[in-house]
Amino acid sequence: MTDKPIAADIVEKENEARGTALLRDYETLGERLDRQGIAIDAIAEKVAAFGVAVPSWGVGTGGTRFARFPGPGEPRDIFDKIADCAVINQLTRATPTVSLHIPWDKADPSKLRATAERFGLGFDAMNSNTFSDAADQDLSYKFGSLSHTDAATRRQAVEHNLECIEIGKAIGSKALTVWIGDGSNFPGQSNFTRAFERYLSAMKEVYAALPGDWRLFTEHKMYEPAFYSTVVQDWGTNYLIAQELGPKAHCLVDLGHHAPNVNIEMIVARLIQFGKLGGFHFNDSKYGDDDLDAGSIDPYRLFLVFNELVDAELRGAKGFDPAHMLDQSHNVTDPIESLMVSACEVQRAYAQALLVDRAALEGFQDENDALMAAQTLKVAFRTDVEPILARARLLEGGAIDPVAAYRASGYRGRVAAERPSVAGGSGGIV
Ligand SMILES: [Mn+2]
Repeated sequence: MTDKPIAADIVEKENEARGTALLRDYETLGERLDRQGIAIDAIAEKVAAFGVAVPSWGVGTGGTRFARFPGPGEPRDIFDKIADCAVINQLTRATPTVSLHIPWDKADPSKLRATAERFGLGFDAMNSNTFSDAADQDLSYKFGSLSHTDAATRRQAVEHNLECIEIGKAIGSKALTVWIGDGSNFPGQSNFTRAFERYLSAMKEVYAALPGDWRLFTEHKMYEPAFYSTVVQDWGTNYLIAQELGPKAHCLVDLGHHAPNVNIEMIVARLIQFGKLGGFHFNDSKYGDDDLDAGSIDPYRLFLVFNELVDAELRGAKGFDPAHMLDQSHNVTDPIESLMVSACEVQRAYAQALLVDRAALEGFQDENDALMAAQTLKVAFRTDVEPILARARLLEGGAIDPVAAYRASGYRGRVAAERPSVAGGSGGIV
């Protein structure tokens, strides 16, 4: 029996109020999909089995480089964060794992593991941090970390990643995600080739320490904090890294880490084709690395990414096993609500992509019928799959309407009374 942060009778009461309408909506949609030769229960089963990890740093209020406006009842430490993550998973049943960030979440590994297990949660990829200076570190990362010109600073960054692996081993994680902020602000400041050589050399040491059943995810990002050049700036460089390091190395795609209007779904297809797609950091953006809620700005792009993922899943693409994680910054919403809605949006894109008539699409592509090919995708995207998502949640013991159940529970008010407000603090959104 796992601990539930929200009382079961509140969830039941909320579900009872919505159960009859949901069943009718589900049956109506089921009839419609049946006419298209799609079994709705099979889609619901796949959605129920689909999980996306929650980043520990996502449950605190984020911030920008201008300011951070803390919300009530913010988690004081990693154990409060795990409790908040448990709320998200209890109501959505879509987020069975938490992704930790070291050093922010550093704590006794056995206590971390016990706390997660108490709530029925597991741990996803470990995230290292060499983009800011920890209070107790000897050398600064102001001018870089794994690609720093100074060998001792590179050594310190390597050692930090090795420590992340050790902590991860103790808590049952199976992957390390590495994102560095290394780069330059001025032309001439950094030698592109030498910096990348230093990075690769340092990462080879990290790679060598990976347990046999682990994967290494490297994350590219076009700019910020460096504004002229960034060492791991795009998917091409990321692919080169994964190739250089070896079979356990894969590329992680953060949806916000590209130039505006870049065809991300095509990058995804390329990485799948060559067996190097490691996984995702889901979020949405309007201008840059905005870290807005997944699907909040451009749900069609999220759908098109999932169209590639479902295509690969259904044809059994070799080595296809992407990790799914949210990576967002919540500045004006309750982070728990944003993360619940975002997890459901990711599931929605997956469900919609499962509805694409792939045989018809392939036919239209072969016949060069551009209009009907585009319409085939649109038919799936336009389908309101909410009854499927809600039904999947309900069958797994979650809430038909997670936000309504959460608000009815008064959880935020309760933890606000227990947790004194935190001023400032790290944003730390990568
Ligand atoms: Mn990210």
